[in-house]
Amino acid sequence: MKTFYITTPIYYANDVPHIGHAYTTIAADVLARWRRLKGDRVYFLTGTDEHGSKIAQAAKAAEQSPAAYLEGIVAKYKALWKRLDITTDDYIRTTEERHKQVVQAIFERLIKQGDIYLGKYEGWYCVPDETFWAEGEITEGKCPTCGRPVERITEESYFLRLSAYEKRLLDHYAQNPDFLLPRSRAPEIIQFVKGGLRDLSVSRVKVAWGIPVLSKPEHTVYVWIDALTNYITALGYRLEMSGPLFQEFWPADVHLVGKEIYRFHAVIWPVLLMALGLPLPKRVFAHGWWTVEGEKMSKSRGNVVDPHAVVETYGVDAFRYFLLREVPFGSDGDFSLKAMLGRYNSELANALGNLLNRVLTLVEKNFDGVLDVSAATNELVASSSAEWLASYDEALNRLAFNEGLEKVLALVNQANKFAEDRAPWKLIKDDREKAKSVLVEMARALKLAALALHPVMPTITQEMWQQLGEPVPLGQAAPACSPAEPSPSPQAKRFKKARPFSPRKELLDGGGGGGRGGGEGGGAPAPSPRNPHTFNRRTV
Ligand code: ME8
Repeated sequence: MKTFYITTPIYYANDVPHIGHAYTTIAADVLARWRRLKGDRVYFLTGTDEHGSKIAQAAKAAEQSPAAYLEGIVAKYKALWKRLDITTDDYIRTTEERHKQVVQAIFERLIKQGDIYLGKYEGWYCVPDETFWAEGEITEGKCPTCGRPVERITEESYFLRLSAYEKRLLDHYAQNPDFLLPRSRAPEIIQFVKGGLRDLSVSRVKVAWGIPVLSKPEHTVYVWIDALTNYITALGYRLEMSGPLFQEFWPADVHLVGKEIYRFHAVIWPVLLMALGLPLPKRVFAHGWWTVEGEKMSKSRGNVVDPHAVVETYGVDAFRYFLLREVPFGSDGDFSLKAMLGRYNSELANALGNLLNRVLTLVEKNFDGVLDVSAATNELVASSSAEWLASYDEALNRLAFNEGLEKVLALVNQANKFAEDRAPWKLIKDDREKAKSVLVEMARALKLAALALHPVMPTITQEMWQQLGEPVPLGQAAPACSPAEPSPSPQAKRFKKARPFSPRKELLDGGGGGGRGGGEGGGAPAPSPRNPHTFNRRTV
């Protein structure tokens, strides 16, 4: 059985999560769910980064101890992941013993073997970002990332001997073209390494809220060694004898990160692993950043988008869909409710909802809700289901979520066009068999769409699946959903009445205009506003 280990960054627990954090975690969840559907053994990790001066400062500002403050933030992260239907297998906190002890042991080992040595750090330090900057990197005493003033610092520090690993890193990049993804971002890393690596300061004497270095406890481990090692400590890595999860799942298949922490994952992390004699992750993928209505998201601008608020209006599934559909994974994107509303109405309510509603209503009205789907002619989707799903799978393997979703949308649009051309609601009067075969094709397209969309929109696709007469829950039909063996069993299916998806009906009721022609009739009750899983057309 194939294994698949996927991680998100561990997020700083100095503030509540926003849509940026939701984005990475949803993307990881989609891949994890897709692999599970295919029958792979999956391990999906997220967590929080809980040391450093930023956290201590935030706790102080909240007039709480760091431990109490962290409890509150972690509870918020966990509640959001629950709300967003995130299916992680573990949640690592860097303040946990299972992490701290291993970080300490790793640090000692690296001191012993000479990869970490004691020196003097002198330079600029941005306290809020916990980042050291070289002379040439700052302008007018300001941090190049956040623009806030930097402080001059001179102190004893341990250093990680990055400089000794330049050649090995470059060789690894050259021999493993999938390590740095998307490929368009690889040159910036390669150039950076070719430019010469400086050894990295990896301990602080000024930051008390951190993991003490065992052999020199006045030093605490500087944030990146602490943070990056979470990917192995969570699996039970030990210097002497690692646990079974580590044996099974390391190396990671993909670390998902935002572009601003790519370098740490593409340079420091591989060096640490090389120093420990461990295999490197297969892929490190840096996605782009979301702005909000053209502006960088920040507390000071007051434009931080709370995922709970979006979900309240649009539902979890639509939110997940939008984030992955709107921009290619890897590019930057701009979040606006207007853009979300546009996708929601045109792609979910009109395209997908309309297709489902048409099939369910016509089958109910003309065939007493039962359709024999064994007689598919493949007129609508020429390729076999397996071929179609294999090409969707290929897009997801490249993390090209938007390409995969475009493919599904193209299928749905094609099916709606097919329905309009063949007009089964008219055909039914003269040629029942022909009308039926049109409906079978439409139902087949819907089933493919439900399968493909399931990792992205777990709830609505499950409902679609059941409405299309499939009794076994999508998730449990796992091996049958692999691209090799995808077809739902070809028997007569008892379809359910068109209920949750009724965008057209609501449009007519609401008199909002924009409805599509067709004349296939409605009959579905008005959707309940309390059901967040319906894609009823909305206005702001
Ligand atoms: O960097 N657009 O934590 P962090 C897209 N603790 N993604 C965004 C985003 C945005 N506007 N804002 C945040 C840290 N993210 C470290 C990581 S890992 C060993 C340590 C996402 O709380 C994106 O994944 O600042 C980004 O890399 C991460 O949140 C940064 O989270």
